[in-house]
Amino acid sequence: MSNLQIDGDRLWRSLMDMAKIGATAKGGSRRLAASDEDRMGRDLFVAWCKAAGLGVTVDRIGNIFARRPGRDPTLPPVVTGSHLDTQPTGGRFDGVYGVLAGLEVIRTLNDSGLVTDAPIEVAVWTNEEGARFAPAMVASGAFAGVFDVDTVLEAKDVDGRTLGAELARIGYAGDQAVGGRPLLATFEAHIEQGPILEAEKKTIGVVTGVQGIRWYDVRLDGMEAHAGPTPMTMRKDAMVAAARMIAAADASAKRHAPHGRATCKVVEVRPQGSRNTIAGHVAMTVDMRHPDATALEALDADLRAAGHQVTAELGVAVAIEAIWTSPPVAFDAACVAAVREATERLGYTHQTMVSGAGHDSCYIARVAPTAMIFVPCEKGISHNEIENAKKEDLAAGCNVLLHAMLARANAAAS
Ligand code: HGY
Ligand code: MN
Ligand code: MN
Repeated sequence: MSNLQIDGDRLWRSLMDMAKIGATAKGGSRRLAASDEDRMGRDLFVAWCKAAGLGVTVDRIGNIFARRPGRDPTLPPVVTGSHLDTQPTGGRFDGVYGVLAGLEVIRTLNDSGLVTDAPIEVAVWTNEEGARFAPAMVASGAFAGVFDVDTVLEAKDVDGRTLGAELARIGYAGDQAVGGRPLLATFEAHIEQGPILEAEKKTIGVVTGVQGIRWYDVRLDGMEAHAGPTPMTMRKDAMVAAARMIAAADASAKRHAPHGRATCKVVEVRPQGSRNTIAGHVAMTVDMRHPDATALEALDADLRAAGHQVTAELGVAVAIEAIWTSPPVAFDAACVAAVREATERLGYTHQTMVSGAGHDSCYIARVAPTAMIFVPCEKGISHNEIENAKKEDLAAGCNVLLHAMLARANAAAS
């Protein structure tokens, strides 16, 4: 068992086959949650699982679980997996690598005839990205009991379609209850989506936790007026107010370097068009992150202080709504140790790190011992169609996943 190795070419082929679904002109992937492309990706994954002899179930929020029986059916499963949904201009590896690395673990076990004590499951978590339906990681959050399932199924996209109706439309509104069952341990393999491993020339990231994340909807209300006769001192320009808020959020994250993050995006300006009418209203999103909860509070305070200052100076009303908070996460020490031991035994270079990106494991860690495995991606670029990773790094991460899972699935035997 200790010499077992996955088939890196087969893993790469599966990744490239999945990348054909929702392929974009620039070589990326677009499979928005519960879209037709997401359905096609799910269908392909389910077909591969059934061909591998797995039992497949789907819960009410579309989470897919593909199960390989173990010697002892009374043991909870060791679970791996990630997400198949992508950003609107996403890459071929974000999320899908973790799902197909899990399938490759199964295929390798099938080839070897090895039966684990505990069952093994590969999961696909619905709507990890939060790009079409906010917030992110919502289905793994529901599995962990953080979100109410019926409330989440009512989440709407920009066209007013609900997650629940879209899951039903694509045939993934399952009948299984969401969560409420024990998992022995979980592991998620993922590209790092940042530059550290490549810069440090390390193959594996032993991930000990995830930084905290806060999402906000900010509304700025000023006064539409004529761009010509209205003196600068008499304006309530919502666009200038938004620019001040964006600069303040950026400065706050830089004051909390090196880990502070602030990203203002999805800006809607009204009235639309018309360059010679001053903006009366702006709506924008803000994403703030930090590994330390106190620092995240400070970023929050800076954003709110900037809102008060903009109102005082420009007369533009600012409403800041915190719509999502994912606190900093520390992964299970025994699972992290299993990843480190597998990595060392396999002889891969590695380093310990905290994830800058959110992942389904953030929530699953609340209900099961959990850890993550990172592999490098080219120049650390992700959430971009040019996202790329090396076949040999993806295979290395999958080998670590295999042996970390075996260590936990056969722990009863050792
Ligand atoms: O937002 C995140 O970090 C993740 O990609 N959903
Ligand atoms: Mn991801
Ligand atoms: Mn992502």
